[in-house]
Amino acid sequence: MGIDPPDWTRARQAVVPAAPPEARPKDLFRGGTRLETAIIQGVPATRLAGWPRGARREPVSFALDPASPASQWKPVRRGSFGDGLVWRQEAESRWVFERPLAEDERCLGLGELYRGLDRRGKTHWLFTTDDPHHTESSPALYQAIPFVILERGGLAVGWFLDSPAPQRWDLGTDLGATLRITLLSRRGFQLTRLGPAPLPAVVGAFTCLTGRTELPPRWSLGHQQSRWSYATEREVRQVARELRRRRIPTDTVVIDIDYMEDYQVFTIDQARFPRFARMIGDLRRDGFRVVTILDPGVKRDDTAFVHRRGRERRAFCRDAKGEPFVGRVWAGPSCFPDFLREDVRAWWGEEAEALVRLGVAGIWNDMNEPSAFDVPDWLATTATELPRETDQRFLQEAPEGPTGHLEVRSVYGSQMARAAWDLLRRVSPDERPFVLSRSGYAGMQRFGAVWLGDNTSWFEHLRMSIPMLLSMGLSGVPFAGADVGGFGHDADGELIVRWYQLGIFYPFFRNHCAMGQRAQEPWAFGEAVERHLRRLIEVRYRLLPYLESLFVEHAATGAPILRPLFWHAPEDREAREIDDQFFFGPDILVAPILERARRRRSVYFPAGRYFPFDGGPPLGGGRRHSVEFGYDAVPAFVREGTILPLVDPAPHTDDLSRADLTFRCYGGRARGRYREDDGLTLGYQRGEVSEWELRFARGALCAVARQLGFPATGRRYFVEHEGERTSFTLPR
Ligand code: MIG
Repeated sequence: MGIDPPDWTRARQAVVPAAPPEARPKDLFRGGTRLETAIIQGVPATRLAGWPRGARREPVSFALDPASPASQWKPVRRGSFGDGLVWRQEAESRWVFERPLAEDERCLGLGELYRGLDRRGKTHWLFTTDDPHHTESSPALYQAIPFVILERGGLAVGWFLDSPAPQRWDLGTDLGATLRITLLSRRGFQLTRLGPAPLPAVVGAFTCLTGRTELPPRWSLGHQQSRWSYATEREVRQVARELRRRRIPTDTVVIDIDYMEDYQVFTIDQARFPRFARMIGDLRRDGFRVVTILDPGVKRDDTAFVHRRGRERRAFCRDAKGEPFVGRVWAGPSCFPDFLREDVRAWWGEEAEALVRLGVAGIWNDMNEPSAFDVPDWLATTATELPRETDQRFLQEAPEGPTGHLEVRSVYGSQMARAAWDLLRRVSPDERPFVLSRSGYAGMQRFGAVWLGDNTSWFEHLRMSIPMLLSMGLSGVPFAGADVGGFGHDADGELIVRWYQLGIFYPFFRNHCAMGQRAQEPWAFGEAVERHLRRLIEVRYRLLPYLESLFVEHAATGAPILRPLFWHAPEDREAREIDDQFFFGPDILVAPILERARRRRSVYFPAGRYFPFDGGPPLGGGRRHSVEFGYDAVPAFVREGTILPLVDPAPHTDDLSRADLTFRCYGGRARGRYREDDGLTLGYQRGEVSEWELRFARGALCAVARQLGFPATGRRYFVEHEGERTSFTLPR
């Protein structure tokens, strides 16, 4: 490769300026403001827009879902934002927002940060950053979602500072009691307050504004096998063959950057992939989908057709002198499309369409912070003020006109993902798209899934993936996962087993690892490990009907798929601080082993009784239990009163609709819901879905059809209670 990763240690020092002085600087604000209110799904909302003097207009939001029903804002003539907010413009491009924090107030959300669930006590940067070393000192990562939830005594208030410019958030830093946000922008801001309301209502209102994730294609929820890189057709076929031969359920093989010719986007290396389409076709017949990577950088090469076409369309970002910005990435010096422009997204989609025509099923967007090796430090020059637009590396086309990149940087990744999403929608209007993105801004959830980027094969990163994914969910993004097994450094058998024990509950479930690391496929660690992983992946497949119902719930209410314990136990003081366990939907509590050489851990159960997933008597809630989890265990518990639909595993999801399905009933009385659709199209939105209400009492299951729009597949149904299984007929 020959390219060293940038030195982030140096960058980081420059990024975080010293704490602001105690004396309050005077307010330079002479611009315009607008205050509005609305009720969003029952939650009171206030929105304050502010823009500097001389601004062309108030800043346009890149986060709001145009389809959102929450557009009924009413202007407020007199009044204030409330919630104790004070704000001021301290300098031409520096805005400060402050509000006191109560002693017991928690700060949740804020997207992807390598930090615990409660973000209080620390300074964070909300600005998309490719930091390959995730440590407690990392102030920012790939996703920037400036939405915080201030929670206290079961009531929550959400604050959304809608601006993709650099934002520094001091959340009671140094034991302080002030929330202070410093926004570096010449465009201005929109600050929205949601609440006070219960936590689920605040998340519901936020996702009503910024959109929700649609039900993904079933195959994308199965096991995905990836690595940087399966670099030849032979390797890709071989991995697929091994997965089937070893009966490891898998739906997707992911192809990283080495399929391209010299890393030029939209090319395929003919020497290494001579029959790309045929390979995909063969894999498809074997039940695999292929996902390929795309990077935003287009190699600057006038002889190359993509670059030429992009230049002809003036699609690339330019500096104030009109020169295209050139950043070094894998392909060498490269130009960057301005994804803020609709015509550029459409052009990108036309180029990428060739991949889809070759059979590629989903698109993986990487490096879209955007990242460039020779500009490791996009923040360093912006410590206290933003450089003038003409001094910024390049400009982008915002709705109000050409705008410095730093003003809109954080939304670059979402807009690139949007280009892929729109393409897939256009090519197959009735299919559910699958798009994966490393970077994103508020509203990213409308354009697909995200993963947490370059983690490391450490137990520490296994552990941290829980609060990170919980925070993504609270920030509106449910379809997320971390590289299972870890990206950097070598995994080992124990780590990978523990990682799969957690990973089968990640909404996005992919084994991926970096160039130069030891093999990380499920069979790479010996026979015993392979056996455990096979069984764990089978459990993931068994849980897919339940997982799909969680996506349906998210689309209806905004509820995340992975939920902190207090989501379901708001009054429980002990549950408040737990971020090494979580609820997978309302009914399954997951408490994995997160340290090496451990077989036992303490698990806290909120009120209720919980049955170990692997069988055995229920454990009583409102207290801790010490529980043992061997390498063959599923570290999860099912709430008493649940009816869990479990499907028999199959090699891939195409075969799942005919597999036997068991309604496992937990406790003497239980209830649940069950739904069926084709797993692939948008037919369910037109009523091509069947749904039943389930009740279990006195040893008998009773199902009532709510909707019967999807025909029976011929599968058999069973009901299971206390280990006894009998056949069951679903009423149609
Ligand atoms: O500079 O495409 O996070 O998943 O394998 C590294 C190669 C670029 C970073 C991604 C990682 C991917 C890798 N990419």
